[in-house]
Amino acid sequence: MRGDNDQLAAFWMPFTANRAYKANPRQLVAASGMYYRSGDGREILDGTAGLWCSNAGHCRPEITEAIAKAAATLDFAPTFQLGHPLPFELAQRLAGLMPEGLDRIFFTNSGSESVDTALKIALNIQRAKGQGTRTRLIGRERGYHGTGFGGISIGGLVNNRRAFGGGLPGVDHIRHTHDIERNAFTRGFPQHGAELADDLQRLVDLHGAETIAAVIVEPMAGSTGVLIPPVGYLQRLREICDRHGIILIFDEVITAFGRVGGVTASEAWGVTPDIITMAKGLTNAAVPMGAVAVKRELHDAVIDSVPGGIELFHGYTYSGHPLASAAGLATLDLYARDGLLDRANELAACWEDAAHSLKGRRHVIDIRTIGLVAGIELEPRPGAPTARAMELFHACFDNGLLVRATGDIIALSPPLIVEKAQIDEMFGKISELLDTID
Ligand code: PXG
Ligand code: PLP
Repeated sequence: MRGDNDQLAAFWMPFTANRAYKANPRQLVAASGMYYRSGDGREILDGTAGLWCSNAGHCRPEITEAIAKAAATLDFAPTFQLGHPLPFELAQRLAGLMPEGLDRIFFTNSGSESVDTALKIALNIQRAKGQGTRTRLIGRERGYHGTGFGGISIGGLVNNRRAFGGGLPGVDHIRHTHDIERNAFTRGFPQHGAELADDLQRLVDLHGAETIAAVIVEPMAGSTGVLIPPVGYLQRLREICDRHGIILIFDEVITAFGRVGGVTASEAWGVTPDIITMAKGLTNAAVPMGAVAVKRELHDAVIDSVPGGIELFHGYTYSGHPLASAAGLATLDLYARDGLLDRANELAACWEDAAHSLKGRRHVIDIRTIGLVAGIELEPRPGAPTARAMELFHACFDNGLLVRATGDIIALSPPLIVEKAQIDEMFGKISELLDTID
């Protein structure tokens, strides 16, 4: 046989220590509601909604049936120069859920593609408005915006950047907002750090506003360890963007669809960007899909700048794929029917209390919570940073709980259907297992 492979060798796993995993594989083979089933037949309580994405819980029949029906009716149809009904319907529905004014929707297949799309749309908007000198893109330290070349260029994680060359030209970064010294053990928005938004003004002064197209931030940085924006920070970024004609992009790949209450963090926290990127919860992750919502007048500027023919030279074979669109419609129905987008607000107090009950436990140097998200930061083991969180992640899995480890931080973000007893179980288990980690 060609390729001398054992069973696990061929799949080059993403963001994984492949050798370590393949020496000790932990597999998931089925899922339902709040639980995964492991390869060795155990129930695993899902503390992370998969990868922050299965917000309505797993294998919901309403969604799987919609996908099956779509697959049997129209497996694929192009959306280049042709169309089919489902993405139009989904776009209209999504437009009605976005903050006022952001009612033009572009479909992608992932968060990374949504980010690339948003950056390209921002450049195209500036050009269409006669602002073609605005080509710089600004990101933030510790930002995660996926793994396309656009996303890693404006992203702020050295490991995701260092092996991949120079990235997009003309990119710069504002400082991150993480500050345990001033903000440790915060419930909700940290008090200190709104002034860090002025770092954008510093870059305006350095580069000239007329060179800057857009700034992109996660309203709450999820992947890099649950970094919650300080009180007033996002408002201040909005003001600086308005003052200088800079397009503000919120990357809501994690925060959209109920994670912090409401449809988006923009809505929940009262700051409206010009562009929102989404993915993950849009289809409950049952079929890959992302989307970009754009302010109507900015969309119109691009459309109207072209006398005829194609306006935006961008798109994916699978933009608005029938299965994904069907999954999206069924997911939005389910969120509405079961009031899932309100769950983070309903459970916030219970969630916060349970998470902060870990204060004072071994290794724990910070706990931060907002909506249905918690970050538990551990003191790095001397000489072996990140080892503690990784060991805790494995211990949790082996004891029936899925958490995320990122650096020395444990992140929790359960499906929005989580019950109070399951919340207590999650933090109770973590508390016990902290004792088993050196
Ligand atoms: N933007 C943000 C804010 C994200 O969180 C992406 C873009 C990229 O999405 P795709 O679909 O291309 O992966 C993300 C993805 C984690 C984790 O463990 C987080 C993400 C992905 C995988 C793991 O925190 N976020
Ligand atoms: N590479 C080649 C050779 C292609 O023909 C295409 C699409 O037609 C792509 C990449 C892009 O694929 P997608 O549209 O799925 O992103």
